[in-house]
Amino acid sequence: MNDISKNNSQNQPLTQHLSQLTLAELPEHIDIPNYDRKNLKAGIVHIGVGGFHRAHQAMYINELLKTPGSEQWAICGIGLLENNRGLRDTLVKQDYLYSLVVRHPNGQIDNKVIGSMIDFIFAPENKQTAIDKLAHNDTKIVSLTITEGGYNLHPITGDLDLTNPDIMHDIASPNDPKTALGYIAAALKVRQANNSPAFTVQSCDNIQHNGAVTRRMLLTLTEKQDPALSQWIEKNVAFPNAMVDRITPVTTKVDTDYVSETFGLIDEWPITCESFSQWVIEDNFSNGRPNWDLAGAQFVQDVTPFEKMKIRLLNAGHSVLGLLGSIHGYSTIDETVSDQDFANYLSAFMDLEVTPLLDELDGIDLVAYKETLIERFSNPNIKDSLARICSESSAKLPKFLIATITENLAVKRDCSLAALVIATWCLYSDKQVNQQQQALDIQDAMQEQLHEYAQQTGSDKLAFLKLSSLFTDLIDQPDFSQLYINAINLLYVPTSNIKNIMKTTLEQKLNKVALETK
Ligand code: CS2
Repeated sequence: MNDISKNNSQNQPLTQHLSQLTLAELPEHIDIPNYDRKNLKAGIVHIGVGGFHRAHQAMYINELLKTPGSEQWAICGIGLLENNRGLRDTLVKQDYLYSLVVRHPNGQIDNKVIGSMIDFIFAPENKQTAIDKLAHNDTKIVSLTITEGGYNLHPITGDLDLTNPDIMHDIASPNDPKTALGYIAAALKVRQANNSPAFTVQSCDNIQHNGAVTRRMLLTLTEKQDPALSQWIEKNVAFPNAMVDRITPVTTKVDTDYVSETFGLIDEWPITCESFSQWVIEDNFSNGRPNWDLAGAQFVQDVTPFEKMKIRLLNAGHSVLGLLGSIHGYSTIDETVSDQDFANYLSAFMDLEVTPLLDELDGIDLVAYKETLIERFSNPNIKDSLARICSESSAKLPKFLIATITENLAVKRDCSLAALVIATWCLYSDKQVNQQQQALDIQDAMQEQLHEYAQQTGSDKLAFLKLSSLFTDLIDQPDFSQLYINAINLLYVPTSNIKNIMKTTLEQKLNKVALETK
């Protein structure tokens, strides 16, 4: 598929959208849904139709639908966010079809149209329609990509954050939900009342034990709303844990232009992703499931070691490069990791501060896994922005990085490489510019609070760590706070240079390790 005959080489303005009707006009090298979409039924209702879902789960179903027998497993999307209105309009215009451009590290490109989504409900405008769809007996699985923050997990209690205004609203008004959990509870209430089988709730977010966490959050919510419903859920609903993986950058104009040129049709929201994809799922479903393994997913008894490996290496690795690279002035992951100083720092972080915490995994060679990560991050055809990686760090870092720090401290293992990353996050939140004095593009629900704490660092070096909803008791752990102060001292010199600081920190770390192993 390297040899792409451009369909729109004359650069004529395009007038036609990608749709069921125009599929036939696509150049032959494009992989289109060759199954009868009219016969499909939405056995899966998916909440949170972002780029990742469309590059991952929807792609697996698309592959599965190419062989007969899975027609009942198409997808109906649900958008809960006000900014999903535009997505709904686009998908309706395109008969829920969209293009997926898969970019390999060697430059090979696979161009696809994904046809597994057959409906989309914009919930803020159609609450009851969304609840009815979830409650419909054809819905066997409700899957979720609602981001790490969407679960409202309180980092200190480990339970549902009952002070969150939307959760408070959903407890007080169960028939008028705002959150994904609230919608699921309202739909399961209908199932319970009708004595119908429960659907499975399947999380596809980067949270360790994502199924168990979803279960705990939903049980706490329903316990407050209606204890009998909570007990029914406890007995009847399965929440499989899963590890999901595929790097999917934010769609840019470059991607849209590429699709216009190559497909010769307008697609208002194409998705570009890397060629690597992995999905490891616990085989625990309450109401049937597609044979995802036929499309490349893997069913296992216990996903714990897979998810820990992925979240603590890949996701944390992204955050390490994201924060350090942003402060330096880089803008994408591939650019950052191509700089040997950053690649060395990342490798040392993975080898010395994460690997000792990971369990042995049958059939997985950790050394090779880490090498593949560096290769994936280096893919020059995936322009994954550091702004995306650093977005919502307040929801990500507790799960990706702070958990690693806490576990290392518990066994008295040095975590100076991670400490520099947290200190860099402080500088990033405080100054909001990189070391070239250019403004950073920061997107974080807690941005104001992060800034408020970070900006006191000048007078109180530990001020940022006082944000206990993120850092729990790290401030009281001298083994950490001392490393953090050292890092702040280096970073807060007016002419400081992150690369030199990384080199110094790494050198000191390697010396410490050498002494320990003597
Ligand atoms: C990234 C993830 O959000 C992030 O910070 O690490 O989106 C990552 O790209 C995916 O989890 C890859 O599977």
